[in-house]
Amino acid sequence: MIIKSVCGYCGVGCGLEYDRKKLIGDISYPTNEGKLCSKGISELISIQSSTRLLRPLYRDSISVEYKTSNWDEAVTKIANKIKDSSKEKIGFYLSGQLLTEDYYVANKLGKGFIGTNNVDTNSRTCMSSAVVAYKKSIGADFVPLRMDDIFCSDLLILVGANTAEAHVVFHNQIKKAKKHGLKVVVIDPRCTDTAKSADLYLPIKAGGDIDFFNLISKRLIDEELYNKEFVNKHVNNFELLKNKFKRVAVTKMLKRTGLTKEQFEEFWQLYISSENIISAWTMGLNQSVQGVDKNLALINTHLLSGKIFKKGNGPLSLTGQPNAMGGREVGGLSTSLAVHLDFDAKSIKKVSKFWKTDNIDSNPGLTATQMLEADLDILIICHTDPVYHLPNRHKVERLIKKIALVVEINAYDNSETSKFAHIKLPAAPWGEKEGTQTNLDRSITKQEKLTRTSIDCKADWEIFQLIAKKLGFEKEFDYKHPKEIFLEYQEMTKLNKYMDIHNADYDKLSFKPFVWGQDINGFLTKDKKANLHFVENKLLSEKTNLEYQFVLLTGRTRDQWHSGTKTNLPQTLLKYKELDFVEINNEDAKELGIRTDDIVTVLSLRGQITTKAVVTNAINRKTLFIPISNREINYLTNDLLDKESFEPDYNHSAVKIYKQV
Ligand SMILES: Nc1nc2c(c(=O)[nH]1)N[C@H]1C(S)=C(S)[C@@H](COP(=O)(O)OP(=O)(O)OC[C@H]3O[C@@H](n4cnc5c(=O)[nH]c(N)nc54)[C@H](O)[C@@H]3O)O[C@H]1N2
Ligand SMILES: Nc1nc2c(c(=O)[nH]1)N[C@H]1C(S)=C(S)[C@@H](COP(=O)(O)OP(=O)(O)OC[C@H]3O[C@@H](n4cnc5c(=O)[nH]c(N)nc54)[C@H](O)[C@@H]3O)O[C@H]1N2
Ligand code: SF4
Ligand SMILES: [Mo]
Repeated sequence: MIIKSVCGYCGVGCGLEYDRKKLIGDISYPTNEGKLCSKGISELISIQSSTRLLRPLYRDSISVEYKTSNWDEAVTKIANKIKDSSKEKIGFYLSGQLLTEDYYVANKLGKGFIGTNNVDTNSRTCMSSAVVAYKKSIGADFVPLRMDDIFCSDLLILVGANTAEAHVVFHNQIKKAKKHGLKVVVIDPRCTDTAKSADLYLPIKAGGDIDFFNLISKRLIDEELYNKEFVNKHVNNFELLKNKFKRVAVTKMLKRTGLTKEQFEEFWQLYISSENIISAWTMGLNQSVQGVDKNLALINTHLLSGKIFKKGNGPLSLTGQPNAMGGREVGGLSTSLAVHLDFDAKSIKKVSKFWKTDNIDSNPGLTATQMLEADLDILIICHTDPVYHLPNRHKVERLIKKIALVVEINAYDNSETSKFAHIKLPAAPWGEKEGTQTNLDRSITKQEKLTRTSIDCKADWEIFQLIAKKLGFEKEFDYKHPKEIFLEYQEMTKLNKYMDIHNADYDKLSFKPFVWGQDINGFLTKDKKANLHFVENKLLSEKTNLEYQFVLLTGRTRDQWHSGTKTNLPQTLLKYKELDFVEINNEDAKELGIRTDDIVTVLSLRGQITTKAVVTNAINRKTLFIPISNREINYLTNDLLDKESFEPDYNHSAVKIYKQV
């Protein structure tokens, strides 16, 4: 019998078929038409890894070894600590890789019953800038187009996104659309594999994106090429923006992009001659101290040109994790309550009534990037590895050691956070459980259980339910099956007018995904108009100087998934691409006497990494790139945050590099 399921890695969400022996791509699935990348194909192998966490473990202090515990003992310890702590000292650190049902139960327990809004997710380090910008500009955290819009578009602008490595199967679709006439522009300080297949590559200087998009907006206005009718009818703040742009210094802006006048002109001709335009972005925009502003500068261009809510057009944020979208829909960010409702009195009333609780606090909670600084008593970390992924790791390690009880829920034994936890609970990974996820363009699908659950492992929602029951919430958390949770969640989405998720059919999701929001074709603000925002490049990132002359960029490699607990396995042949290297420009390398394969040290004010040099002309001068498959990456990165999204500035740390002798 063939079981249809979905890949649990990236936001593309490819359909799979499993026939008890092997896993292949689902030819009938619209997103991938049978194609899979190396990660999708290897999902089964990772279940069998010897590095799985298979028993609850406990230790009194992180200076001693873990001892085998059991579920009741471990959960009792957690519940007791929660009871003894004031609610602002309790934190839930979740993940965009959790299933919707897991997210729902954790969010309901934290915000609804324990009464702490300190429930946040690693999506804070990933998507939060896009969330804030969508809300500010179009009125809701809503992606207003789909991936297959590229087949009716003329121009795709990929900015700060390396689809060839990070959204591999979507990249294949882009190549296919190119054969039908789509032109592709890639804007990135590195000439990535994505850039190599583009029609035009613009080697922007790291951090120059606001200037780039402002140059487009200014020209649209100055040359009266903006869509007057659309702007008059559907957009606020046009006059304000126009006046502000009168005073900006164009030459300075262009200089900050690092592009020549000719390069911009070539782009401009392509831009104004294209009827349908999509701008897609990922971490090159989001992970910035001005991540929200970078997003807004991009979205402004679509509002001015009216290229939005029209087939083949729009601002397309490419979500990274498989269910970061589902998490946002449930309410997994500490800055929102549930089902895209915030902490206003009306929303709290609605949600309280739905959950039958009066414990909801009205203040937004701590973000994932704030939790460690908050002197917590207990931190429950699930399906993510903050010690690995948060910036400025030496500081992170110092802070996490101060938390009295660190609980890690993980399916694998070898995370970096594991070194700092007191209790470890074994989760059932992909393939051993079922549940739903929403991919990057609102397609809700279902992961199916393909194999039996390892004896002492539990689905993540079950683990949160055990904690809830131990705290006395038996009645409110009495789910026997993830379907019951999904049905309750669906009912809850009715609290939000524009969410039509209640129309999905759980039992059909794995072979017929449900795309929510398909009837939404206008802005979701109160006055139904979009908002333009004037934003400027304030140069807030860490500055390079005579000693630390290089800007460090960090990012993905094709065959690895973040820290590599699932992909960097001895028994897989996944090491197709190098995992541990630093890219440096030819000229810079020459000046420093560095050659490919030399062992080099990269230092910032915060820490250092020793790795292998790759000398290349595919990276801008005075710019280095280290992939995040190097688990030590965040010893180097700075911990500046965007002031609205609280997302880290991972792509702009000042560093120096020297050759080991
Ligand atoms: N193979 C693989 N795929 C993945 C993941 C993985 O771990 N491995 N992770 C998933 C996740 S969670 C995410 S969030 C996505 C991320 O997907 P991407 O964001 O596409 O991946 P990154 O490698 O982080 O690429 C960001 C790109 O931005 C560029 N960049 C850096 N600074 C700037 C800047 O200032 N301006 C511009 N214009 N560009 C800049 C970098 O050079 C890099 O090429 O990938 C998802 N897919
Ligand atoms: N310097 C730098 N830092 C970054 C980034 C960057 O670009 N540069 N990117 C940021 C971004 S966008 C992201 S999304 C984060 C990603 O950072 P993390 O989320 O920390 O990375 P992962 O390695 O994917 O961690 C997932 C964890 O879940 C565990 N796991 C696997 N399956 C299951 C399961 O079914 N249940 C449970 N409970 N656990 C399971 C895995 O073993 C692993 O430890 O990193 C962020 N940090
Ligand atoms: S592109 Fe993404 S969803 Fe598709 S197989 Fe690869 S990792 Fe899985
Ligand atoms: Mo991410």
